[in-house]
Amino acid sequence: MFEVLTDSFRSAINKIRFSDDEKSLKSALENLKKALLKADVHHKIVRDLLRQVEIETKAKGIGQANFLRSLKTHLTDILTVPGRQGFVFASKPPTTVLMVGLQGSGKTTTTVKLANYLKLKQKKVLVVACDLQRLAAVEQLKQLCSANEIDLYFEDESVNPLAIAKNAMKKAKEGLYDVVLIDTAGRLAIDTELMEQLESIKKEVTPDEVFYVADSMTGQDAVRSAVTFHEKITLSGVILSKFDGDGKGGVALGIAEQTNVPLRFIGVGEKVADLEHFIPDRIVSRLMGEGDLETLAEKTSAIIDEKQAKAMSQKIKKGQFNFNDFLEQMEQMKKLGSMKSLIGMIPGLSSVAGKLQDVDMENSVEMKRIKAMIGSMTRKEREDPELLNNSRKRRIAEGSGLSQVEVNRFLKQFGNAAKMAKKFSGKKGMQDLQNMLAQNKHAHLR
Ligand SMILES: Nc1nc2c(ncn2[C@@H]2O[C@H](COP(=O)(O)OP(=O)(O)O)[C@@H](O)[C@H]2O)c(=O)[nH]1
Ligand SMILES: [Mg+2]
Repeated sequence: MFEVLTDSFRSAINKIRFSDDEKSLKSALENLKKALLKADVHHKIVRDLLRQVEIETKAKGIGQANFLRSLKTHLTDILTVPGRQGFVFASKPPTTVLMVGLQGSGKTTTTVKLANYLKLKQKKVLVVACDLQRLAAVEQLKQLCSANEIDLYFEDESVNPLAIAKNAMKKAKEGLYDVVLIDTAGRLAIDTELMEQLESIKKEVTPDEVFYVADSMTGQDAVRSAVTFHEKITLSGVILSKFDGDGKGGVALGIAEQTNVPLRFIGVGEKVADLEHFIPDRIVSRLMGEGDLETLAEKTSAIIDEKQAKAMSQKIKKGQFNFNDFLEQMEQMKKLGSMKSLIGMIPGLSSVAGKLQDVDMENSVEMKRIKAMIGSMTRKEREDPELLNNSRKRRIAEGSGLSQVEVNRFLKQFGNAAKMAKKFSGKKGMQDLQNMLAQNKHAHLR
């Protein structure tokens, strides 16, 4: 997302690395200005920001550290809108959220991501299909919800979103749901009919929150339509979708500055797990190419159970890592979301992440083959790779529809990987990494 900005920031910052005088500050500011405008940040925001950074850097003494600190503070200030952060539960359930935005902005995907996020918090969530505009919209929700075991309220025959919303609320109350997420129709552009429909749904369900989903890739257009939606139906939060894309960073600053509605979450990929809290100073760190270890530590610690991780590393050390463990590890990886977004949080690697194609490990041909192979093994074989002699290998090849050469290759790779893991498991490097993550986690919990 912020790659354009991050790269240009670095070049602006480097301008004052060697010669700490007024001339180098001027040229750094000039570079910064170009970077911000290129990233589609509104010119008024740019002007104010530059002025503040200049005054402050001069007052504190021209130098890279002061320049950076000042830039960071002011960017964080712009992104910090007073109000709610993350997901806030109403005092009386169900907490009702209306999801609004233009067509294609990511409403439906984000609705399912939020539902999944709340489900992981042990909440009972009902998603409501109120988009009757697009033919395939209800079908899309049915698939997403069933794949992620999320309850969905829909009416196949109805053409009236208002009635659906009403009936859904009744069901939510009877079913003692904690949260109701209402996915609505979008248009390509704002029109009166759409706004009236949203207004009437809003009146009917009196939601606790109205979340506007903004497509980060659409720059100033997203800012403008956020402003209009806010004028017409009053938003209480903004979610920036497609934050992983190569859109321009200006959209976050623009929406925060021009609507004064707090940014609550960001979508960082197409998978359900790709949703993160919007935390201004962390976003700024990422923006400046410094990574975001806190979010990474939280993500991993929420998914990876410490006890389980220990047990796994014991197994690796003893050379007992088997096929069941392998499948389990793959499941864990899946829950972490996209690789690209994870790598971007590691300091120094954000520019690398931008250049990566996201690997869809789970759906890769290779992974499907491996799953088929493991699927053709008996329980005993999965627990003990040593059992696999030639006749068993032949059977597995037949069962998984693969050649024996392929089965052999996988088994060899698996054996090598297990050996490597065993070799490294005692090494200090792993310990350091674990300590670092643990420290970060505790720092955050304080
Ligand atoms: N890369 C990426 N794609 C996203 C994200 N959110 C949504 N999308 C994609 O954007 C497209 C439109 O999303 P959808 O939820 O159907 O939009 P809606 O019309 O507003 O409901 C789909 O192809 C999604 O997979 C995101 O955070 N990152
Ligand atoms: Mg939709």
